[in-house]
Amino acid sequence: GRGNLHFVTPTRQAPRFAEAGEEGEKRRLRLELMLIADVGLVGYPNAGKSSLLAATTRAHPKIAPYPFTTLSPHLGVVEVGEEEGERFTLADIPGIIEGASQGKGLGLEFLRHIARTRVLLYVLDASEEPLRAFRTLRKEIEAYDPALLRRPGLIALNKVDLLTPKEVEERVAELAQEGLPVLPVSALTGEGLATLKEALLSLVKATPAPELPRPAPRVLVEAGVEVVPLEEGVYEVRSPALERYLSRLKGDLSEAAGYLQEVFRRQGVEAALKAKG
Ligand SMILES: Nc1nc2c(ncn2[C@@H]2O[C@H](COP(=O)(O)OP(=O)(O)OP(=O)(O)O)[C@@H](O)[C@H]2O)c(=O)[nH]1
Ligand SMILES: [Mg+2]
Repeated sequence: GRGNLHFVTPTRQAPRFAEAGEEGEKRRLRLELMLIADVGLVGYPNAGKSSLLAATTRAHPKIAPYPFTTLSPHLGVVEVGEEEGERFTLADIPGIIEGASQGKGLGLEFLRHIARTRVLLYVLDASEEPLRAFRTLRKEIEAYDPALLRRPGLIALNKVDLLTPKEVEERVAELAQEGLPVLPVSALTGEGLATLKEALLSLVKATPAPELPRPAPRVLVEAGVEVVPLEEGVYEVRSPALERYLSRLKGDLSEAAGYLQEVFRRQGVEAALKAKG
């Protein structure tokens, strides 16, 4: 509330009234963590998502030759270009398996972390039926939120160091039919990573941040001023907003009369009284 100094006028040098603070509000909030990144990595467990994060950023995620190594999301910053480079953020999340939308594996709950990412990077293990993996991933993601399928994306065909160049070519060709650009990479040898970073950067730059439903602000209904005739020449003025304000005024209110007259006028009390005759 405003102290008495606020109510000083030339004729009222030491006001003996002031405002008290407003009633506080109490509420219970349930907060949900949602990482905000430019690119989200999605793929089967063990496809090499964390390896890609480690190979392209300074993050040090846990990497291991078994599924479900990553249990919670991680973020890293990818820098593209040597000096004065541009950058984007990359979010690594746990792997998705067939049936994840029915709760198999770690489920799909962590997909909410990529709800805000501009671009999805599908990471496929080139040595493990990548086309089948890709279709399963899309099916599971669709079950979580079909809008995620329309998010711009790229396919990183990872672990190409395990294949012959001819095999790589064949797999890239069959995956390209799915409608997304396919980039052969190896998180292990670093092959294709520079191209991948460039491609992701231009996709991030070309894509506006996805719209998310925002919680609607509570509509403030300012109750007006109601004038109720009580008897001849006597009226009761009802106004929740004004009553709330008056309850905050402390001190010698007889001295506040002039000030209050102005408040009443501005709140429309005078006009409402006049309207009632
Ligand atoms: N040969 C080869 N192995 C790789 C490559 N990338 C990752 N790996 C190996 O694949 C295994 C899994 O890698 P991670 O990065 O932990 O895989 P992930 O997708 O994060 O797995 P989850 O966290 O379980 O979902 C590790 O043993 C890596 O060393 C690659 O390009 N080539
Ligand atoms: Mg991982």
